[in-house]
Formats: sequence, C-alpha cells, structure tokens
Amino acid sequence: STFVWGYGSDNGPSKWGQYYPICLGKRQSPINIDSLRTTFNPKLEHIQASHYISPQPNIKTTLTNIGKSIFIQPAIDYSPVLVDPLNSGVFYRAHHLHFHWGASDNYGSENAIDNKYYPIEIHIVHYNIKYQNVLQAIPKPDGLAVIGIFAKIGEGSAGFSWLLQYMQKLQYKDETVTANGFSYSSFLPKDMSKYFTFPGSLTTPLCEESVRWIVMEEPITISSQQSSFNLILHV
Ligand code: GRE
Ligand code: ZN
Repeated sequence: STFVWGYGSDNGPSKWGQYYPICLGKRQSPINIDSLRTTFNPKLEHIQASHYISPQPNIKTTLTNIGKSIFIQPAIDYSPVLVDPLNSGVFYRAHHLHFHWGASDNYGSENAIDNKYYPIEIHIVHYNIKYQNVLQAIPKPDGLAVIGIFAKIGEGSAGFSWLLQYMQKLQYKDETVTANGFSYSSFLPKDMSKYFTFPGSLTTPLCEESVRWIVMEEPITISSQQSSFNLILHV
C-alpha cells in the first residue's frame, strides 16, 4: 500500500491500525496516567541515576535525524544497565535516546499525567539483556524498558545545550553526526524516586507490545530558546 504513517488527520494514530494491526492491541501506548487511580508499591526498585553518568567524556556517540525524531546512540561501551522495577533479576541495557515534541509548547509529549501534556518527552530505550540485540527484543513481550522524561519550559538544560551544538548538521532525514561528551544523565530529572511504571508498547508502528514503561513524575526544564531546537528540522 502507499500508506505512510504520521501524525496528520489522514495518517495519524487512529489510522495506524488499518495497516499495522498490533496498533489496535490491548497494551498500547501512549496513555494518560490518572494519578488518582495509581497505587504506591513500596517494593519497586530504585532507578539508579549514577548508572547514567558517562564514565568518560570522549565516548563516540552517533546522532541521527530519523525523520520523525532525533536519535542519540552512544558506542556500546557506554550502555547503562537498568534493573526491572518489579523484578531485581531482570536487566535491560540502554540502547538509545530519542525525543517526541509538538509544533508549539502546548503539547508534544506522548504520555500525560492527569491530562497534562508537556512540550517534549524524552525516551531512553533499553532492551532486555537476555536478548542478543534491540531488534531481537522489540517483538518480545519482555523485550524493552523505556524511561520517559517530560521537559517543560524553565531553566536551560545541559543536555539540550549539548544537543543544540549538532542540530545544524541534522536538519535533513538520514543526516548523521558523530559527537563527543554525551551523558544520558544530562537528560534526567533530579528526583528519580517518583515514577509511574506500567506495561505498554512502542508508540510508533509497528506498535509492538514489548515495553515496560517507567515515566518520571518530575520533568526536566529547558529554556524557551532551547525548545525551538526542532524548528530547523526539515521533517
Ligand atoms: C518510538 O518509536 O517512539 C519508541 C521506540 C522504542 C520504544 C518506545 C518508543 O522506538 O516510543
Ligand atoms: Zn518514543
């Protein structure tokens, strides 16, 4: 078929299921998190922020314009490991970080908390170390864990300031640049102790139902100038 998925009225999420049947499933993301209907689980594992600090500044990191997002992928020798929040014997390795954003600061996140949407949502995608690589893991029900971080407008962000140095070279789809000095930790909120976790899916086709979601309650802040990082993209 000639269907190309997107976010418009003709090709947006409500149309994806006609072409990608998994997108009609029962474990689909994103969701609005209704905080009054969540329960506190004192046994949840802590997310260890220290695992996300780059051990050295000169690790090669590939930045790619994938058309709908910017993708940040450090060399494999820097890949933090996440313990499953519900099971201390299950581990996921960080694979890449990407962004979702809107055309204005009023919307852009995919998930929401109590119907509040943020201008940007960051996804740190991890795969279960029992699988050989991320492609093997994507179709498996226990394949992925994604940390979702919201960004709102406020103080500038060190992570976005680092990213903005490279955006001029990433204006067109499939452009790629090799960067130095990336650290996942520069995209994380100070308080990692409060998060919502639930089973879900990739938020883009094929919508595979393989994600253990970990959505941080505390947003990071980026300056309004930084929030226009996407405006130079020809996507
Ligand atoms: C996405 O396509 O946006 C995506 C992934 C993997 C996990 C979550 C997610 O590619 O939203
Ligand atoms: Zn995503």
